[in-house]
Amino acid sequence: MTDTPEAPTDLGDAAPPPTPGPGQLHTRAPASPLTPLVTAPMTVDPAPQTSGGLPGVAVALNDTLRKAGVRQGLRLLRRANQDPGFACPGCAWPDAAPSSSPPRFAVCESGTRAIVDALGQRRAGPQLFATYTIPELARRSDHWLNAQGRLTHPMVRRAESNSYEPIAWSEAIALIAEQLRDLPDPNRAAFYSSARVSNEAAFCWQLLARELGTNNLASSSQLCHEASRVALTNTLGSWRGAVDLDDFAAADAIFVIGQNPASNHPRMLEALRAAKHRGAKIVSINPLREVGLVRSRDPRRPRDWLGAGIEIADLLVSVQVGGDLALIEGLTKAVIEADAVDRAFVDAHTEGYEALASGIAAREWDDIVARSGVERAQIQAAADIYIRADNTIACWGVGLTQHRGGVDAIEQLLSLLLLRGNVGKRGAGPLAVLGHSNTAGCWTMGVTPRPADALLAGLERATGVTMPRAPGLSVSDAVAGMQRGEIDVLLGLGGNLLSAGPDTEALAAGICRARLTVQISTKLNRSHLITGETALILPCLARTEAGPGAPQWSSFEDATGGVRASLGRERPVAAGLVSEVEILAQIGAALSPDSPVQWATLARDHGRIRELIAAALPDCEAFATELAPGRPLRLVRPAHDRRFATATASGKAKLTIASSAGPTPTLPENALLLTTVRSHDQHNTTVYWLGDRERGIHGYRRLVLMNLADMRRLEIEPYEQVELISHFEGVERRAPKWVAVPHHVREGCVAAYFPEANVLVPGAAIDPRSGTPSFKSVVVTIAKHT
Ligand SMILES: Nc1nc2c(c(=O)[nH]1)N[C@H]1C(S)=C(S)[C@@H](COP(=O)(O)OP(=O)(O)OC[C@H]3O[C@@H](n4cnc5c(=O)[nH]c(N)nc54)[C@H](O)[C@@H]3O)O[C@H]1N2
Ligand SMILES: Nc1nc2c(c(=O)[nH]1)N[C@H]1C(S)=C(S)[C@@H](COP(=O)(O)OP(=O)(O)OC[C@H]3O[C@@H](n4cnc5c(=O)[nH]c(N)nc54)[C@H](O)[C@@H]3O)O[C@H]1N2
Ligand SMILES: [Mo]
Repeated sequence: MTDTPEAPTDLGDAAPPPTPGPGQLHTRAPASPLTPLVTAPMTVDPAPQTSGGLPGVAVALNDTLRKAGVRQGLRLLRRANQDPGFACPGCAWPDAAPSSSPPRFAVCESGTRAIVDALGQRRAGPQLFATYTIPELARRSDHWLNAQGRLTHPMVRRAESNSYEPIAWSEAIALIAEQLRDLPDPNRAAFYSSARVSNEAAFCWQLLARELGTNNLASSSQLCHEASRVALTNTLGSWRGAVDLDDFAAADAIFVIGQNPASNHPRMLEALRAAKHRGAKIVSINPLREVGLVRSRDPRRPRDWLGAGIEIADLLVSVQVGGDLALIEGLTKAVIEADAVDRAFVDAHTEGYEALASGIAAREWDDIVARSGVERAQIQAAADIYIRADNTIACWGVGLTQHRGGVDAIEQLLSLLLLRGNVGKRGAGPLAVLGHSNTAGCWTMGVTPRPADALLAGLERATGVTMPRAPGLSVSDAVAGMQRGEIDVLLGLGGNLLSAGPDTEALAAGICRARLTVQISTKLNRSHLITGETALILPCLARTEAGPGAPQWSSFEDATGGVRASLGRERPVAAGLVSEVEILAQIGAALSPDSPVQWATLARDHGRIRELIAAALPDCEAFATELAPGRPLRLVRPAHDRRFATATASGKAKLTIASSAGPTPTLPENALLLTTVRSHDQHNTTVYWLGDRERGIHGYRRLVLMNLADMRRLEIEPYEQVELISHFEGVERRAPKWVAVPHHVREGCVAAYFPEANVLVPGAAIDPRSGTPSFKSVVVTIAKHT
């Protein structure tokens, strides 16, 4: 390993640690009701040298004690991710390896915060809505909105009113059914769901839409890992995870691409720490130097709470924002040039090698270096780690998917794995590290605007309902349709489309054209405040709570194909709250009283829903027969068993090369590439706390993280207030009042937090193959405030 740099000294041109600089910021009016500013003192510490450990434990305990108290808190933490118990709402990381059971406390800081955020003393009940008008609420920050507590009553905003008022459940349901029934065309309704909802709710949701007559099933997964699904299906024939935790225990090398597990999948770091202890090599590919991938401390081992922790990455590859495809092409070229292709595997299990090899031969190294922003020696160092490993896992997050070329980059990564036989063997394979806790389950349940014929046929057979054949609208299509005034009713199941989607101003204008918007939610968010002519908020139970009637469990699928039951047992925060399933069943019954689905019987019998799932969906028979609390399932994972049912029906996996390296966009002078990321202290659009502990930032979020060299070149002082201007197809989008903070970001790239930065993301900048918005490469320039 002579030419592999010592770990982890190679930080590319990442900035030196920022100097501490406190400052009092922003006392002026909001930038806009869509992204209000926050007045707060901000401090920036030198970036932490290690992640996790005592600070993480302290925050988790503090949140738990404040919001749940000792008894309820301990009970919840003991039951989280246990089976029997409930599935943590934090992320889709699996609870345990197939060969073992979860540890006694199987929850992390991030999961704990997500669980207890649904508790607490405060309630966003009728009193709150009587106190504030909707425009007044819209001027508050996301942090403030979430801090108002749980929604407790169905509320309506009637046409012409600027406030919410209580409405009876029966009236709310009747209003929805009437508006849906009155549509001239069912395709004028759009269904948006967040991939956090259970299998049972997701199944009812798609059935409701399809019985109405539309496939308009937009989902947060289309803002997230749709590119992974498309690429995995094209290349391997199945999107379902080919890797599980047993593989992590046997890998020699693990590539972590476009992911920040210390904040977003903290339990993944357990697998990485264990791999590291065994001597596996870890490579992080990321334009930011994420401290959790540099050093990490185990929060579950008190003797690890303080101190330096363990080194994680052997190599940090500081790729340019959006440069991953070129980098992976470079790795592929290095593998082929080193004659390190596993020809026996390639011949037996793949097709397309010749085209890949000749395509890669035609790529020039200079071009690869320019497009990836990574020096050839560093590409070679990463390739050497890959070539020397017998078994390699490649995992990726939304740093790889949220680009106009997201599918191309993932396909190239899958081809790279296939070239050395790293699919379908122990210790190796691809893993899309899914975000929302039931992203995979929502796919399995058929929440997709482009259903396969087989799915629709199965649904028809099992339910007796005729299914619509015309393809429906994904998120990006629905957003465009709303702007053209083609959507009359927008229904939301969980989530926060207004803040999660791109191009906030345009999206808001589109939503406001709807006649009715409906949000089934647990907490107040901006999608309740930017609405159609009439708006409904329907509150529901959180996953930890038990509804009225006989106990009902739900199920969730993790990122590795494991399905487990989840039973809430806590007393609901307010009387009268019911589950998502019950709300959907009531809408279904009101809309189609004579439906063969017999919606009313589903309301409090999840077992019947699972029977429908088993009868309708491919490979889901065991939902009705085997799945139960304490009895998890493992769904069929063809790629894990080297069965590649790709579209060519050859039984072989498909090696590919992107059709062209893509045009290099002409950038305005002094342009930078903006990527939008999560802080440590948020869960998507839910902001727990103003700051980003793992990046040393406290008290403020409207920040643009920059390399010091770029600051000097552009003559921007650390902590200066700036304006961000994005450029796309001749249109500028401007967002005022950001604070420039020096950080370990690659030169030429900047980062800002989602959702504040979404006003800058052009709605039409989407990956043509998956529809994913380009949240992670936005061309911007920075102007000084005059
Ligand atoms: N605590 C917490 N947990 C969460 C969430 C949360 O918000 N909070 N969200 C959940 C959800 S829905 C999801 S999808 C996941 C998201 O989890 P992640 O996939 O980790 O999401 P991000 O923080 O958006 O970005 C990931 C990383 O991509 C890097 N990146 C940005 N641009 C590029 C690029 O061009 N190339 C490469 N290689 N890297 C790039 C960023 O620097 C960042 O480190 O987490 C889930 N878990
Ligand atoms: N710029 C930029 N934009 C992004 C991203 C990015 O990286 N950059 N990431 C994208 C990604 S990966 C995703 S997944 C999306 C997230 O998009 P969404 O899933 O739409 O957003 P969330 O913030 O997770 O939704 C939060 C709301 O969900 C509701 N909720 C919470 N728990 C429950 C529950 O149990 N039931 C119900 N019914 N409601 C509940 C609460 O009301 C809460 O306010 O955002 C995307 N947007
Ligand atoms: Mo996500």
